[in-house]
Amino acid sequence: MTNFFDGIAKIAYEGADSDNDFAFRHYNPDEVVLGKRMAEHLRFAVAYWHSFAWPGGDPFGGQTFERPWFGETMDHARLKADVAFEMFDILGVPFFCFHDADVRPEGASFAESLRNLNAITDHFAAKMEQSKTRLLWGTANLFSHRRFMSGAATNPDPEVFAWSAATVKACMDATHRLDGQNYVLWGGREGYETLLNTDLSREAEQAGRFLQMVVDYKHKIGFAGTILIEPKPQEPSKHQYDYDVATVYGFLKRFGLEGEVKVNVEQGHAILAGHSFEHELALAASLGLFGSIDMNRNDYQSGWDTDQFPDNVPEMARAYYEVLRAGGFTTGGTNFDAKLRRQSLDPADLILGHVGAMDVCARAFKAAAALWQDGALEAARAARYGGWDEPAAKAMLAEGTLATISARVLRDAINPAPRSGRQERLENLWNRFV
Ligand code: XLS
Ligand code: NI
Ligand code: NI
Repeated sequence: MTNFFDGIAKIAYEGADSDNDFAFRHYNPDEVVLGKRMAEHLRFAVAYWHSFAWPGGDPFGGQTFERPWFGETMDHARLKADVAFEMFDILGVPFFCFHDADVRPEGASFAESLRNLNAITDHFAAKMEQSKTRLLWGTANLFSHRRFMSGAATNPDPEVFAWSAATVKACMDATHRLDGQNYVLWGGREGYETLLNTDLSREAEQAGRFLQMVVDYKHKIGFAGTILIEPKPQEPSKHQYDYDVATVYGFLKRFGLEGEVKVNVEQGHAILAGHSFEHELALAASLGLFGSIDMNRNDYQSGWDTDQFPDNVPEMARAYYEVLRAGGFTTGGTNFDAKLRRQSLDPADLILGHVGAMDVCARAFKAAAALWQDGALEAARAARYGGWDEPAAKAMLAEGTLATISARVLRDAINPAPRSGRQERLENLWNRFV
């Protein structure tokens, strides 16, 4: 036991009337909703990087946090892991996620970094024997170190491509060893700063080939998890290739990988791309790509990825409604890819950020589940398309041509009568549940 969270007990569900800061008001992991425990619906995960590796910097100032595990030795890395697992236990979170660079010190060579990663993977494996927390996903940090400044798989230098491939292999091995449910690829530097020095066709070919290698390796080692791409339109690159769900779908189709890879949709990234979160989730589900979510919001005034804990129940309810429509999570979950504000220095802040986020999500989920169970929204949606159940409409879609349809319009004197979309009625329905 470390003493980092001294005085903070395991968080329990106390109900909506509790005035204890260190309690859940809405998240009761064992409460059964739609036939399943809440814990199994929501599948919460802590993001190792923001909670344990991020020093509290912003573009105008550096480190504000002082943590006993900040430092580049294996002892620091082990202490960090010990504190992390203590937090997982205090929160009762079923999952965590990590990048290689979050958990191990960077070595002087690739071989040394790999040894460090493998040693920490052993340490995690030992901790997981005592802990209930599992690995939601692992990933490689192919964006922080200066070697990745011009991209990883899409780098003009083949040696960076090679380094990146070797790094992803190491991270997939670690994820597999820890029985991770997914493996994520987020390409913060897979994009460009200026078209003046960029060959788009070449970079896409490199990215496609790289992803094929990832998929091949997954099958070679028998990794049963899902490969996920996390879309983001920009930041840190001026333009990122995995712009949004639709763009990722086009990329996967182009390289024939649409049956192999799904998406990890992040709320803040959806907003940066000019979409709503629910749009990205609904589209992912409709394209058969829905995988997992990163549940962190942006400040709507700042225009960048501020990675804040969610605090908006109605917004989250729209998201979880789409998750339910998609059939719920299978290997995916709700990862809090969120960090504290840089003034939130105390160990308690780390706990309370997550407690609040879990409560917001739980409350939103319960509202969405009640509406889903009620069925009125789905009935209204189905009724709106009811005309397509008519035999003539079905036949038109299946075998109609412009000529046969035109003949039918003339013969039957078809003259469609406009009908209300009933948006306000549905908004009122929605608000009865949220
Ligand atoms: C950055 C991304 C990143 C991924 C994992 O904006 O959200 O944190 O989730 O590499
Ligand atoms: Ni993310
Ligand atoms: Ni992000």
